Amino acid sequence: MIETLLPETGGAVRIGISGPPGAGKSTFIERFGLEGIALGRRIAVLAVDPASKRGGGAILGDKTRMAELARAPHAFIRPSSAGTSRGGVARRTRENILLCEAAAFDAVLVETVGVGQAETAVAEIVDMFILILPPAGGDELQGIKRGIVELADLVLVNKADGELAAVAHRTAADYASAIGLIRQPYLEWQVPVRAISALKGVGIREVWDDIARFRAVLDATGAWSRRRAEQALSALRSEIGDSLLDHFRAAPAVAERLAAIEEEVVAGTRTPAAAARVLLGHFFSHG
Ligand SMILES: Nc1nc2c(ncn2[C@@H]2O[C@H](COP(=O)(O)OP(=O)(O)OP(=O)(O)O)[C@@H](O)[C@H]2O)c(=O)[nH]1
Ligand SMILES: [Mg+2]
Repeated sequence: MIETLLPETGGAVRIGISGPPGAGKSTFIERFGLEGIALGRRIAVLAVDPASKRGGGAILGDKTRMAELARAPHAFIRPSSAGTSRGGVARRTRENILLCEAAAFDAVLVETVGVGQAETAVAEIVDMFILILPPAGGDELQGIKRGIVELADLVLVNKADGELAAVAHRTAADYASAIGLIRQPYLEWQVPVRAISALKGVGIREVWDDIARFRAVLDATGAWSRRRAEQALSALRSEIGDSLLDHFRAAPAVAERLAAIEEEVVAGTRTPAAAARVLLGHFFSHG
């Protein structure tokens, strides 16, 4: 089905939204989505749950947190369950993005809970990766993995309202100076750091402006389509790798020996390299 729809895909801006649990990702997406709809856009939201055992409960939870957006006729919200593997997140979500594009959504937002490898996988399938952080003191800042900050095309420090306003603005200033010291994804794009309030709707419109600016700047140098081309190539490579591994594990000649050989490797009686050679030998001679 996706092959058939392929000519209809590619039209949306694909936005990854990540950040630690409770940072306000869902609250932000609701505001941001409604603002986008007010600007005349159609919004799709894919909530990626890497642990994915939550199943239907997760989306029920998210739909209540995005109650207004969930009811909007121009919005579509659904979970993109990921299975257990890192490949699973990227593979299914990539296909779901294409389906949303074929359904003529202008923006596809991919929310992922900010722990572990899911962000890296999501950053590899979107045009723009937005990191949402809670207000935090200097020590807590260290807790955010530097690798994830390096992936960000835009950093939002949320909850800049009420008692948290001052610390949110300070956190944003800290990040703005810290981000100058790390590798930036693009020479042509200085990663903005903004304090926002998803709850009060402050600074949300500016994010739409940032996205438009980001796209214009990257389009001008060809970096926008280059990013998509590189992503397509690396998706092809991981599809090949994943499919080969699936075939390998499913082959009877491998399946019947795998557990025993893994035990030997764990026990240290066989090296991983030798074990892999043995299994591959069986795969190629019987598979
Ligand atoms: N004060 C304040 N609270 C906020 C803001 N945005 C979100 N919150 C609160 O923070 C809590 C978590 O918000 P969510 O939007 O569910 O956060 P999340 O990042 O989606 O959380 P997970 O999906 O569980 O990782 C809720 O109680 C929100 O009401 C904000 O701008 N200001
Ligand atoms: Mg959420």
